Amino acid sequence: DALPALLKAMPKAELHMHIEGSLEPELIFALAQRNGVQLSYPSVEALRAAYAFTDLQSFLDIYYAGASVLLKEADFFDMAWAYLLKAKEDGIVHTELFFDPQTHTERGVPFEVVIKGLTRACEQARTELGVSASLIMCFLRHLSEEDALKTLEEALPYRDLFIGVGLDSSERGHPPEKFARVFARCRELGLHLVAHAGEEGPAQYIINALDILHVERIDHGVRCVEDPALVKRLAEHGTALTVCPLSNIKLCVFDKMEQHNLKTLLDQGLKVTINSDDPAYFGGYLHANFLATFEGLDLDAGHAYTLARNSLEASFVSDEVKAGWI
Ligand code: ES4
Ligand code: ZN
Repeated sequence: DALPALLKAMPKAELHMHIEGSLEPELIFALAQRNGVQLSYPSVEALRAAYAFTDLQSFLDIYYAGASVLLKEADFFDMAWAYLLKAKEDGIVHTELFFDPQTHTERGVPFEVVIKGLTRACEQARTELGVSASLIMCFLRHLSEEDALKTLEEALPYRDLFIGVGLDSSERGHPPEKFARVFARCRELGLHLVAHAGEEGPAQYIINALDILHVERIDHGVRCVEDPALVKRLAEHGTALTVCPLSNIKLCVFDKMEQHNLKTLLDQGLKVTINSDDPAYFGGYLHANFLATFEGLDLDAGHAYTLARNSLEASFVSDEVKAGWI
């Protein structure tokens, strides 16, 4: 069967990947050792064994604990470089990486350390791997809008080092409208806008992300199917959904891959993309997500082409660069 080879070889973009979610247990332990950070797990195996999640929050608690080993610019570089090598292997030609500065500045790590380490890895990916990589700064929605505004201020000296902003972390109880002012400010700055919505939260959060935050893509968005008028709107506007199949299974958004609604979304004409979200925690990088999805939902080469094209079209590269890919 030639499908797995096609899935890997076809040029594609990854649009929903949290760089802190690419920290493998082995690298967490290596960085803990290097930085003298004490972990509350005795071994790599014990840490990996804790990756049994029941919902988004149970994952986030471990994800933030893992990120505590990141202190120096080299740590951020090493983390991002390890991901970019995997991206190259999986046939990714362009990737837009989410990063969570508040997870680090809260621990006393300067914003500059975070963004410089990540940027150096992105630049090296372009020159040494031929992979284009950009950064999207995410605000943590469980924190206040004031906190997000402060983070934006800290980021402004580095405005040219990231292409947009997103909204992540605990969705329920933290609706998009909580961040209306900071997103309005980002919009004035000409930043691209995305937000996680409709992963665990209701379809109304997707509507509010579009109407109040004016986002250009929806991260996850799988709960849009609960509102047929919203599905119609997303299809008509060609709004991309950055769907993360293995993530959705691991966080119990769907019980098993056979029950995932990705094929339904595609059949309804939505601009669906496949992404890895937090690959070190959810059982695989982009190619593993493609394999599991195609197997579970019985997708074919036509779907592969659509998904790859969608990912390139929905990316934030210039139309000229896109024209070279599509
Ligand atoms: C995340 Cl899966 C997911 N959802 C929301 N926020 C996140 N941050 C990292 N992974
Ligand atoms: Zn995510």
